[in-house]
Amino acid sequence: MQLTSLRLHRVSLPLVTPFETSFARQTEKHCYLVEATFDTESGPVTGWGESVAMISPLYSDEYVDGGIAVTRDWMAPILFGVENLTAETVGWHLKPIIGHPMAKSALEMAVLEAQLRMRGQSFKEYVGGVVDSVPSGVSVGIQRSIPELLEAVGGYLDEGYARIKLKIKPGADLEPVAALRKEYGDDFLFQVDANAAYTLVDAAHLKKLDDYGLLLIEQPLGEADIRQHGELAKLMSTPMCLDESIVSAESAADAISLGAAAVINIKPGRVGGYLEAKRIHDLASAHGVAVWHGGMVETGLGRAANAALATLPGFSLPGDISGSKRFFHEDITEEIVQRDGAVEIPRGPGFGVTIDPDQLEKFRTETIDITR
Ligand code: OSB
Ligand code: MG
Repeated sequence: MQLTSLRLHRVSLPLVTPFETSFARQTEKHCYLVEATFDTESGPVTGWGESVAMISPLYSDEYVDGGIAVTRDWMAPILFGVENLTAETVGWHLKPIIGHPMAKSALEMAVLEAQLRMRGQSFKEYVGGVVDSVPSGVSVGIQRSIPELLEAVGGYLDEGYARIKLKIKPGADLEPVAALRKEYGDDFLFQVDANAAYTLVDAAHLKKLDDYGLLLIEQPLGEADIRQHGELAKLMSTPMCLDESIVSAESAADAISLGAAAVINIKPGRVGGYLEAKRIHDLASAHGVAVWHGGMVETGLGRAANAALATLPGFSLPGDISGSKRFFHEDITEEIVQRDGAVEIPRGPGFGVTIDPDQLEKFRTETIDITR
């Protein structure tokens, strides 16, 4: 395959309700999609990718404008120069560019989609997935009051979600966790995510979360604090899970060696693509470390790809793979449906979903054409 053109579509989709984490309050999903067109032996083929970079560099150092710039100015010229581009070599070709895993992942996704569509193969089949549906968990933002929190979580439990993840931050942690256990009992699957909002000084406070039977605590400390997570893990009985700190298979290996990760949240965008994500899955499985599939409020495209990757056997905990309706009234692809606590994997070649041109037009705010 020879890459002939790249078109980046910047889109902005309103969220059903604001999504608040320890670092931001999000009212819309703002991202860009990659439409990559190739010359192949069987004619022109197109593949789609999605960048999970957020509008501001508050989750990681990446952000939408930076991703578009580095793609246009640095990554596209490299890929245009490759005669036989394959999904398996995108990461290698882009390795000289330091960082920017989310921008790399979006490009690799588009190449992979085109390659799979050309072969008529689904991503699930390609990656070696073993099930047709995956358990669906929901990530619940920080709420303005305890009654609002109880109502929001009650709604998700009624909808059948298999697991609740609650965002926490200093000042909004023990009280909401206790309130949810009191209202909905000890049996529902429940975990928390701090998005790096604490330091090791908070260890004694965080240890109080051990009383609530949580599945895990996700990323309490900073991105660079792998060793410190290992220290905290020794002080708490709640299993330690890393998100932000795992930026590659190498960092996953470090985290496992340092006892910093009993569990790993796998997000392909954060680690440079679905193929690196698969390597982390394999590494974790070999070490007996549980993994689950994270989410970045993806549109139907990324949501479908995530669900397909999560069919690998090491994904032993429910992921942040909710139905499209959890975030969006309207999406740019077919709806991903959550039913009885699970999401079905779209069938069909590539990621199994199609970008609806009218919906894309409706939510697009900018188009960036990049040519050879
Ligand atoms: O930390 O997992 C996170 C969303 C944006 C950035 C970071 C995170 C999240 C979520 C949402 O928790 C997960 C989802 O897409 O359902
Ligand atoms: Mg997280």
